[in-house]
Amino acid sequence: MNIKNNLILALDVMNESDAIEICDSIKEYIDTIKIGYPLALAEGLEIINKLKNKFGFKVICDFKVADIDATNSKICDETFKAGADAIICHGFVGEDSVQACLNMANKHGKELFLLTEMSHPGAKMFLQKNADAIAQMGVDMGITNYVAPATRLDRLSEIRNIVGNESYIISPGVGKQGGDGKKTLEYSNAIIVGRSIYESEKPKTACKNLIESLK
Ligand code: O7M
Repeated sequence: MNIKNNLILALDVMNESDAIEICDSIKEYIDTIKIGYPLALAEGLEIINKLKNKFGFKVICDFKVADIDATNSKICDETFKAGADAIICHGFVGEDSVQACLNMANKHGKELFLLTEMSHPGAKMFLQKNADAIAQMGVDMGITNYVAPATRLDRLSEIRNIVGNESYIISPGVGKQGGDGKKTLEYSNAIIVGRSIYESEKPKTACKNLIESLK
């Protein structure tokens, strides 16, 4: 995936008008947005095509798909039918569940991102212990897109080692969660940033300054 300025906006606002206002202000700097449960549950999946059509964005749907294979297939199918360019799935559910997502992404000619280790403190409790194995599973399955944390550069670096330089890693946790954008991009291909942009008084300036800080 080719992502402008290596910056993805996590658009976790709670209604369409806020979403449009933010997108309008940052569209000069950003061409890829991540829509997760907050906005999709508030506005329905139609919000995907509304924002794609209005702004020409690529949309990554962050539904952290984590069910049995049959259900994962249905979730991915509906999400791609609604216009998503990519979907994010969890890896801890195991190969069959992830394979179902990969099959559906391939069927639609779209992309799958595999979430390895999460960025928040709680990820240390259970997920971190298995994150390397999740990443290795992804490699063995031929997956080339990953999500790994900006908040723990040692872990991000290890996951980069496992998935290799040809893989594409996107990383949340810059800004509000304490991660540093420039350092993250030493290992990662793009950063995912939400609140530091959409909660800012001036999202456009926040974006501009953030991009400047990545150089
Ligand atoms: O910049 P923030 O902290 O406001 O937003 C970060 C976004 O990334 C937000 O949408 C989170 O749900 C998401 N995220 C994480 O913060 N940590 C993770 O480990 C994984 C994700 C994510 O995008 O999952 C795919």
